[in-house]
Amino acid sequence: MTDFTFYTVAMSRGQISRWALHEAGADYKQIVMDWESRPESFKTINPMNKVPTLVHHHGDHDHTVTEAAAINHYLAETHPDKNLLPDTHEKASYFRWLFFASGPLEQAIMSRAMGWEVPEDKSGMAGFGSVELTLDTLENWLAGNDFAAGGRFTMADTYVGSQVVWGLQFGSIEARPAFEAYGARLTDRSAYHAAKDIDAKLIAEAASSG
Ligand SMILES: N[C@@H](CCC(=O)N[C@@H](CS)C(=O)NCC(=O)O)C(=O)O
Repeated sequence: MTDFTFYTVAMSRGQISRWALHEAGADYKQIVMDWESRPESFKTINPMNKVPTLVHHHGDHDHTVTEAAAINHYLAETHPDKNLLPDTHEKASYFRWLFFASGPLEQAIMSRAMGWEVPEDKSGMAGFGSVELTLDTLENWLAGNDFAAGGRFTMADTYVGSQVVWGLQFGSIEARPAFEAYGARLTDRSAYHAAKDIDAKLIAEAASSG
């Protein structure tokens, strides 16, 4: 049996965690689903019925992890030899930007995609403040730092970077030089390509059969 079972749908946020699986060199088997034919039983693993979902087969018991950011960090924790965890001095930035990307940045991108407007006098109530403020804040960091945790790639970049790369690709983040340069640094990685190739193949197969 493999160490992990990875539940995914090809064209989904599952791609974020597949990248992490490949950065970690994890021993995993995939269960590729499509939205319509997701088995009811999947809800017993993730009641949100969402992907990515990861199950860690750990000795005589299983651990389920959901939420792409949590999954990616969990993979770094379970593969410490891969040097994807932050060192003492990188920890603050690592967690800051990992949570920033899965909280404020995700909300900002989603609010833009959905056309949700935060009234100006209510921006203090919204965790992301405003789309502009969120993007300016991340841009400011990336203009002075090559990666989320500082000067080197860590697992935080698989999540922060996925948000940036997807945002640029789908136009929910405007092309700013710091975002584009960051995206280029990340998409150059062999683990990124290995993961991307698998999902691209699955997407092509689904398109040709449907
Ligand atoms: N907060 C979750 C979001 C996961 C999510 O929304 N996944 C979508 C695909 S991109 C999904 O599974 N949607 C299917 C559904 O809700 O029925 C995460 O970051 O992992």
